[in-house]
Amino acid sequence: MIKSICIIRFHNIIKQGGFHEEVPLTGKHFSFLQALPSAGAPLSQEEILQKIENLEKKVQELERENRELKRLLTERGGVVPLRKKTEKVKVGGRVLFRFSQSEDLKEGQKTLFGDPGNGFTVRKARLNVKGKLNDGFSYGIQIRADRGSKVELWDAYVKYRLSNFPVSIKAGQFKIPVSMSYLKSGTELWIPERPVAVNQIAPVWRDVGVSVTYKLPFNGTKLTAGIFNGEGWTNKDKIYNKDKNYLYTVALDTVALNSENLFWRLRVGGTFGTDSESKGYKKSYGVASLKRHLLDVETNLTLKPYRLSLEAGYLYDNPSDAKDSNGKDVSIGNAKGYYLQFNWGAPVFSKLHLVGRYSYVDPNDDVDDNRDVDYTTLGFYYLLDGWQAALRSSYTWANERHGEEVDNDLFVTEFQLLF
Ligand SMILES: [Ca+2]
Ligand SMILES: [Ca+2]
Repeated sequence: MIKSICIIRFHNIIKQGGFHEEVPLTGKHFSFLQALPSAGAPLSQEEILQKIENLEKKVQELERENRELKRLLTERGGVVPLRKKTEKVKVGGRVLFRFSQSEDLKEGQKTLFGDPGNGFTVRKARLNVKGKLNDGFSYGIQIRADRGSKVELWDAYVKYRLSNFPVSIKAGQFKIPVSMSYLKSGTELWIPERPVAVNQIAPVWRDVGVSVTYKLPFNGTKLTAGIFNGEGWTNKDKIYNKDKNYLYTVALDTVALNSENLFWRLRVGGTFGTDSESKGYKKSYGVASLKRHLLDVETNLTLKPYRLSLEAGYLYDNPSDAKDSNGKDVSIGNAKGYYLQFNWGAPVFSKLHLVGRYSYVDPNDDVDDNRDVDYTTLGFYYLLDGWQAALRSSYTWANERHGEEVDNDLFVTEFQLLF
């Protein structure tokens, strides 16, 4: 700075003298200039003056910045704000409007996809707030009133990402981190609902607990372990861990391949410990709680040049200690199921995707009944404005493999709007 000021004064002296380039510089001037960083090879007077001119401009720029900084500090009372500002508060949500037509739906019966009747339904009505704070914290809150039911808390979590280690911790109420299909956002589903094998066997709901994710030093490989109440989401009397038992989860998720033409992702998950909110077992066999030994393997393979994505999953659970709501033992076999599905981007209509799926499930292999099912679905989705405004439509042939055949084939069309 001192040096810069000297240069300006020196330059001004030359200018004030009115001699500019015509007047030769004295030895004193040269000794000063030689001390400048650029002094090296002999310079002509013209070059020296050019350099001085440039330096002068730079100093003026610095002075201007200095004044601006001073002004800003004065405006804020001369105090640097103590509390760091939120980087992002994003309010969002969605509306999913659905039309269902089931083959034969008796009074009080639900469709294959759980809708309470034929006709129009507001399948999803949700609001969320998400944000990223400084120092690695982020959060999310979501409330829902799906299918016209009462408003309830659906997500409420805080996430913390360590700064010097590839680990993040999530605590609160959120999706149980096991199934690839369940973890995919509902806004990006190819077909109106997830595969029946996933819906019946995987833990597909929210629970309250903590999970830790470690990012391995290979592309896109993550290891997640979690501990949850195992009682589902905060709802009615389920606000705390009533039975004092826990549900444990572990999952490895990797992008094994991601080249110009191929993408291959694999997720292997396990669920152990006590589950008191096992949808399939509860609904079908009156099981209030059981111990899970679930293996869930799901994968996605995408052939980029053909705009073709294939997904497959296999789920196997060997539960034990099944009890009903009175604490009595319930005899139950293993649950197993799988699914295969495709998504093909139409070549001319870039917004149109044709989709299809086959899913098989046997929720209790001790019993052959009409809960042993396979569903075959064909349909399409059309992205009016990406996933923000999208249309999905599908027809499902529902086959009961044993027992009485039910007339429950289903046609669904839905429109989703994200905001
Ligand atoms: Ca069975
Ligand atoms: Ca049927």
